[in-house]
Amino acid sequence: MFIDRAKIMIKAGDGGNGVTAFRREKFVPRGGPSGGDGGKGGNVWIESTENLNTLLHLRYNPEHKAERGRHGEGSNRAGRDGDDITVLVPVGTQVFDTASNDLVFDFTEVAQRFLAAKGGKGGWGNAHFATPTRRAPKFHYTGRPGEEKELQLELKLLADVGLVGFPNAGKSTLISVISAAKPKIADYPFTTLEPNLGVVDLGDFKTFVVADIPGLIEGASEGAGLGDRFLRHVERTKLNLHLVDVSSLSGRDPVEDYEVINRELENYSPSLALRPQIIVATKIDSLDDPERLSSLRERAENDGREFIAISSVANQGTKELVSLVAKRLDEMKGSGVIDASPIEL
Ligand SMILES: Nc1nc2c(ncn2[C@@H]2O[C@H](COP(=O)(O)OP(=O)(O)OP(=O)(O)O)[C@@H](O)[C@H]2O)c(=O)[nH]1
Ligand SMILES: [Mg+2]
Repeated sequence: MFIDRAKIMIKAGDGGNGVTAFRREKFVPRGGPSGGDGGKGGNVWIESTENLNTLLHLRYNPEHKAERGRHGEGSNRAGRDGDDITVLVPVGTQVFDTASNDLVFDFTEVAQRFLAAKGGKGGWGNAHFATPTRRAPKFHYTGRPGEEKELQLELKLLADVGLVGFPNAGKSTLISVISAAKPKIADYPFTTLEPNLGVVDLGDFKTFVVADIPGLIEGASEGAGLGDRFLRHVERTKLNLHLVDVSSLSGRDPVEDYEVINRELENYSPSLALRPQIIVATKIDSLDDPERLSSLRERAENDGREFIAISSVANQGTKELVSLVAKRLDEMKGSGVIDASPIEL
């Protein structure tokens, strides 16, 4: 299970103080009490959004304070309320109060709002205390402090993008180049035995999450190699990158590899096979026969699939690939086309 964690400190605004004041009017010897109330402190809300999928933004920015209420003034003028603030989190975030370790909120859908810390009430000014028998109260209340809490946020990381392909296709190498994940990489098949998740940082706290899974081979759906059980980790991704080695290192034909993997995906789950797929030709730094690249490109295009050629080792095409994925994920957002609440690892 991959869990993203962030601890945040939140502080709602304090209430403004009330004030003691009296009217001073010409020809009115003893003006009445006129001290206004303090304003209410701003609240701290936490809200779920589909525009985030990690807690990275909060790790860089752990303190969140709402504005305090202004103090009351004479002439019965109340202080202005402090503005609320909202901390955004991805859907799937659970909020724990570190003081009690209690789960205080569980964000299960988009646009849920949770009042995490309440602003302090403003204090009453002396005008508030006037009664027929106490016509000149000479006191006011101070504002109440806003709530202050330390919260632990936890999110099960969900993969937006899956990497599929034969063993040795370069899946782990790619994730190590585009994210901070550092999986084991080696020139023998089935190096990856457990899925790895990597967070691709697009800047501006925009991210997407990639799952690197073990390689598939012909007959995986019948148990060959490591079988196909781990495909459940990419069952609910939004799109998959299908990596095909086009160098001659593989000793196989790229178009056949492409067909084999698609057959295995189809056997595992027809809906997985229909998931948008970007075909990624890998290891083009070692391309010895350009025909291997062009025939795969042609085949992908005939199947109506996008195609891109990269070398993770030489850093060719990887930036373009990341931008392309980011763009496609962005287009899918809110389109209603995908019912992806991606699966947890
Ligand atoms: N020349 C070249 N070699 C690469 C490139 N990317 C990966 N390799 C090599 O290919 C071999 C396999 O790479 P991995 O990233 O471990 O492949 P994988 O798809 O994760 O393999 P499994 O985990 O076994 O499924 C390693 O020896 C890598 O160094 C590349 O862009 N160019
Ligand atoms: Mg691997």
